[in-house]
Amino acid sequence: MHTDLNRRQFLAAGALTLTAAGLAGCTSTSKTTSFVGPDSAAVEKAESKRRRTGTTVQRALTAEPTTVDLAGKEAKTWAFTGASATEPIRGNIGDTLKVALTNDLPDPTTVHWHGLALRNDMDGVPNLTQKPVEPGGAFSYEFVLPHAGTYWFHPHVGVQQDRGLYAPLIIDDPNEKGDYDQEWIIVLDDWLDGVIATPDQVMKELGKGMMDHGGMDMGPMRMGNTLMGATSPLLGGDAGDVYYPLYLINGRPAADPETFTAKPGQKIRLRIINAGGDTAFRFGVAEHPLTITHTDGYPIQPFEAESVVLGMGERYDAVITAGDGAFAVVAEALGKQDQAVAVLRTGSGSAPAKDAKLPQTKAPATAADLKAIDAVALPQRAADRTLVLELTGGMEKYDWAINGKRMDMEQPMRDALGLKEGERVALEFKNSTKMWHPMHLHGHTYQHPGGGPRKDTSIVLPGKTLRVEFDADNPGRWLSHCHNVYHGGAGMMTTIAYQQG
Ligand SMILES: [Cu+2]
Repeated sequence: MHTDLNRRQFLAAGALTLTAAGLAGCTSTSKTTSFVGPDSAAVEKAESKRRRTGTTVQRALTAEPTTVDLAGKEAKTWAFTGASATEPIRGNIGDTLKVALTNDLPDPTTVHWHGLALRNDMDGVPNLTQKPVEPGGAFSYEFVLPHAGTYWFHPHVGVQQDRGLYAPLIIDDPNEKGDYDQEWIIVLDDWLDGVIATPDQVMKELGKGMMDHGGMDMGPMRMGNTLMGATSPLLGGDAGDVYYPLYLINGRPAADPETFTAKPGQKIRLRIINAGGDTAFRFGVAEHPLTITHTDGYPIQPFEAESVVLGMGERYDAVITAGDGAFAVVAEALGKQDQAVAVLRTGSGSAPAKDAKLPQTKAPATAADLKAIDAVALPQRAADRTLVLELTGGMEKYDWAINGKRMDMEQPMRDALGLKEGERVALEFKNSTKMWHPMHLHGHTYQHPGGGPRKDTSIVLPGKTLRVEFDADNPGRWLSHCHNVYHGGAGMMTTIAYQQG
C-alpha cells in the first residue's frame, strides 16, 4: 500500500510527460501505450507479492558539491551526504527502504539501486521510470528489499557516477548462517574528479573520437585525459579509455590506505564492489587465498582463487582466513599500470608498499569459472524469447551503441525491445566491437549458461557472445547497458520493456 502523496503526485506528472512526448510527434505513441508503465497495476501487484517484514529503514540522502581529502590533496567533487563507500545503507530482506533524496547539485539527478529486482517506478532511470530530480528538488524512494546480498547505488544521469556519488547497499538475510567472524565492505574506484578534470569534461573529450590504436603493445599512453594502448590479456585487448591519476579503496588512495584490522585465524567475509567508471580491477589479498562465495549478491558453489577480476558494476563476496602480520589488499587497474591498495593488519610488521604486487601464479577467477548453488539456479526450461543485444561502435567516433542505435535518454522508449511477463528470456550480448564491455541488466538477476552464476553485470569480451537467461517476473521498463560510464553516456544502452497483456 502506497499512501505517499508526493509519490502519487509525481507519478501523475510522469504519466503526463510520457503522453506529451507521444503527442510531440515521436513515433512511439502506440508503442508507449502497449508497454507496461512504471505506474501500472502490474508493478504494484509485483511489489505486493514481495515478502515483507513490516520494518522500515529510513535514510536521508543529499547529493551535493563537496570537497574530499585524497591523501592530503583536496578535490572538489559531488557526493552524497548520508551515504558513502564507508557509510553503506543496510537492511534485512523484506524491509521497506525509504530514502528521502534531496538534490543540491547544479544538475538533475536520480538514484539507481544497482542489481535489485525492485519495483520498476523506483529504479531511478530518468524519463523511463521517473522524471529527473531537478536542482533544488527532492524525491522519495520507497520499496521492499527483495533479495539478500551485496548491492550498491549511484545516479543514472550522464556521467555523475564517476564522481563520488556512490555507496554500498547491503541486504542481510537473518536466516543465513554466516560462517565468518568479521565482514568488510571493499569499494574499488578509479578517481579523476577535481584532480585532473570533471567526468563531464572527459566525456566531451572522448566524444570527439580518437584514433584506434588497438593491437599496439607499448603500454598505456596518456593523451589529455584519455588513454591509448591500455591493454590487458584478461580483457581480450583494449582495457579502458580514460586516464585516472588515482585508484581508491573505500575512498582512499594508496598513499593513505584504509587499514582493516583482525586477529590471526579469523575468517573474514569481503564484499567487493567495483564502483569504477572505466576500470576493471584484479583483486586479491597478498598471501591469502580467496574462497569466492557470491556473485552480484547471489550464492555460488565456493570457489578457491588467488585473485578475481571485477568489471565496473560487478560485486564478488569472498572469505579469507587472516594470517599473522600486515598484508597488502590490492586492486590492480587492468591495463593501466597502477593500483588501489589497502592494508590487512593482524599483528606487527611494516605496512606493505604502495606498489606491492599481487601474485599471479594461477589465472584470476572470472564468472566463467563459477556455478550457482542449486537453491538459486533457474529451473531447466526452454527460452520463450531471445533478445539479441549486439554491442557496436568504437573509439574512432565514440559511437558506442546497442544494435547500432545510440540511446537518447530524452526518449528511452524509442527503440525498446519487448518481452512478456512469465516468459523465460534469453539475452544474447554479442560483442562486435574491439573492446570488452561490462553489460548490466536492470531489475533482474540472470543466470550464466551451463549452470553458471546468477549475475546482473557481466564482462563480455571483444568478439565474444554471452548468452544469459532470466525469468520475466518483474514487470516494467528496464535498461540494459554497458557499465563503462563513458560508453553508457555515449549511448550504449537499450530498453527492455514488458508488453501489456
Ligand atoms: Cu562498454
